[in-house]
Amino acid sequence: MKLSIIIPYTTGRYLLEDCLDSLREQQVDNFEVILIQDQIPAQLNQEGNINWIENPNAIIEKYQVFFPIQYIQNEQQKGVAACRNLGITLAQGEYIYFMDMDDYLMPGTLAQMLQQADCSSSELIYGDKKTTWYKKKVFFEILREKEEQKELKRQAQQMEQVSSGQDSSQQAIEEASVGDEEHLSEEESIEEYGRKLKYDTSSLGFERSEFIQKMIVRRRGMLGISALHMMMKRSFLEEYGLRFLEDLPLYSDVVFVAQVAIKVQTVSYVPDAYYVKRKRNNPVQYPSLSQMKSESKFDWYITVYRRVKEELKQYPTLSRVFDQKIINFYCGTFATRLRRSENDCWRGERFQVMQEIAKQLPPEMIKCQKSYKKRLLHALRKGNLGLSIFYVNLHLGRIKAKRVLHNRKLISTYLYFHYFTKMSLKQNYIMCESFLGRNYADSPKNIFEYMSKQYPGNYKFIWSVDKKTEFPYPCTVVKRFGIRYAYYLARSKYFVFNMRQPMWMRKREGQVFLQTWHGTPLKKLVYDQEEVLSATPLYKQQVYKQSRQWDYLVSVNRFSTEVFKSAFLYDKEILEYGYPRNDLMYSKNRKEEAEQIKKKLNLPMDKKVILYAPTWRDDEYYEKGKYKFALHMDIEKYRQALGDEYILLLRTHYFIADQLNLSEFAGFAFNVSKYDDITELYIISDICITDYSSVFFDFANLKRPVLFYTYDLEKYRDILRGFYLDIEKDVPGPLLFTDEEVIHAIKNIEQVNKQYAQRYEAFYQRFCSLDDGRATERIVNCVFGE
Ligand code: C2G
Repeated sequence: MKLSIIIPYTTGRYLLEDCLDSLREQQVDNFEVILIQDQIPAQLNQEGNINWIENPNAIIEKYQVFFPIQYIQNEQQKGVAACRNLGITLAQGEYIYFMDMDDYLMPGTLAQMLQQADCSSSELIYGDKKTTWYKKKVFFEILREKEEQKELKRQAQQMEQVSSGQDSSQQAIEEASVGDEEHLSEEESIEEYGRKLKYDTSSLGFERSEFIQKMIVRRRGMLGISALHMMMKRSFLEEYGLRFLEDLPLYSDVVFVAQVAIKVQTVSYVPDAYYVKRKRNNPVQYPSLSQMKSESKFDWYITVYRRVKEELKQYPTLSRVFDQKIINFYCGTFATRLRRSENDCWRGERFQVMQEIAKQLPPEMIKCQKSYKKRLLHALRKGNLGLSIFYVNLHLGRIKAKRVLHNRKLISTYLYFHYFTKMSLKQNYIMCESFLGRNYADSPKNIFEYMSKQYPGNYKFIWSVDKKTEFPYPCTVVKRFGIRYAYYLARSKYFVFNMRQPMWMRKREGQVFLQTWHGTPLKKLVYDQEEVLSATPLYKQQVYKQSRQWDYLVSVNRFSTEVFKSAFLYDKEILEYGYPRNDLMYSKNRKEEAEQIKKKLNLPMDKKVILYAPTWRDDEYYEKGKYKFALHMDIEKYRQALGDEYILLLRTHYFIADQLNLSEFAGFAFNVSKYDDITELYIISDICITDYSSVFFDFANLKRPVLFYTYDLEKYRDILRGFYLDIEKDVPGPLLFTDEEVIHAIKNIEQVNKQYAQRYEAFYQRFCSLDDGRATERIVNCVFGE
């Protein structure tokens, strides 16, 4: 047996599958997998958020066909280190390789490393690492797209060079010399590092020093040091009795890697062998070890530092690297806790522990730190807690002041925490917000208008809207995240929001949060989403925190109610009463109102209306909340084919930052993206085209035709989001993939109606039957007792 791959495993079957699958794809044989399932840490078991008992047998059976898997289950929780140590004793392979069960390998990785093992017979072979938030399929797709773009760019550059007459052999020389320089500069940087900290690095051979540089020096703190992605000879580990420290739940790799670094004689680096480290986007249900919260982390850090220093007594150069890490830890993490912790341990005992460590640090090492760290270390060595806190306050104060100057939002949060939340609650204040302050629309609008009309003067309404808006009833308007926003967020008793509240809001005793949400979900939401490809990978954790503050959640049908429970891990009251925002569609005056809206928008009265309202793409953004939009419609074709009978309204999602320029289609295509309320657009539209947006659930209340322009269905469904419904069978209209198909369906809309009549009716019964024009009234009665 050439290789034993040791994988400790606790929970998260879906992660393990990717890991084993990547081993299958390596197309090498002669390796075994030793899978050791540990018990779940007690504190996580108590959280009770998920069913922790997992049986990976089905996955093991699936992959056992491709390579042998030894599966061991620990009866008690022993920790990663113990699992790995057990793996070493059970291993049969000439080489040993560790993996975490949530990670995977790039294709070809093992083959290259094994080839290197055959050629060099080195004691240790290691490669490079990539980090991602995503599962294999998604990550590989992202890489493929990037490569494609790079290739296109390269080709474009080449064309440019050819046209400007640059010689390709000249270019090859330039490329080669760039490569050399990179290599040299890496070597230099080790020396440089040594010079900077006044260490002698000359004793290290190049290969070992490169290994140390990559696997220890450049890794972040202690946590970044890891035994992953090193193929080590089993005889080498046995010769020196190298094992992981079993008494440390975290950081157990540090001493191991340091020991390897000082004992190893022959090292080979394989630059194209990539280990993919998958960060976990769901620390609430599936936290990684490092994401777990524990007060003891500090003690473990100190323990591992002391142990590693002990191991490295004879190796001052390497030992200093860890001194630098402890300095960074003290100044970056520990010291900031000193000032806000009410826990005496931090101020007293642990400060003393740090003082003892600081006293052992060589003075020349302190001298070469930057001034803030230097001052802080001097105060620590003197044991002066007050002075230490003073320096930290000064330092953080400066940073904060700089930030506040660049970001006015911080003034609001400062006032929110220090002043506004200390004032009393205003019992009749109701704060409303739709689509993060971008629109005056959706269910909060209906609730506001209904209550203002029915109970004039009983409540004071505060609307958070970022653009100039005309309101039909009196209200106070605030800018989202402004000072007045923070003031009302602290003092209002009620909140009627259709999306998430700010992360920094701390709900006060007595405040009541009504979350109306903004659509029946077709696309998977939060905890039902395996991947989060949008701009905030820790979205799941954020939504968990935010949704704990909601007292009521509105649902428009039984289907949404069930989804919300799993998607938000929501266990409070769900008001399955229909959507206030849909009341307008049941209004007796709908026809007259539609005419008014058409006039307001200056639309021709004699043409039928097509509304095209697509959603956003999670992976196409400029920054958080600002998404890109590429129009996949050749509008000229639509104008030519349909222009006599129809006009086209284009409406992008509220997340979209790109502005559509439709000026060349004046009279036919109208950009209504800025129009506040989409429900008003529904009632003037004869046909709705969408893709995966929830708009069709609402539009179906009108029983008018819906077409689905799903040109990127596979990517959206299989990579970006995943759906709750079978889009091919459940939606009330045809899936169309080209402009021609869409145009054809519109021209033959009567036929489409007939074809989909039965499906439409079933859909209506399932998703729209609660809406009857009185949802607002039901919700107001329930929440406000009116
Ligand atoms: N919307 C809009 N214009 C669009 C798309 C959407 O005005 N072009 C509005 C509609 O009210 C829609 C809501 O925004 O119902 C939500 O939009 P979705 O496209 O469904 O996407 P998202 O904001 O991600 O919400 O449960 C629903 C999900 O949360 C999806």
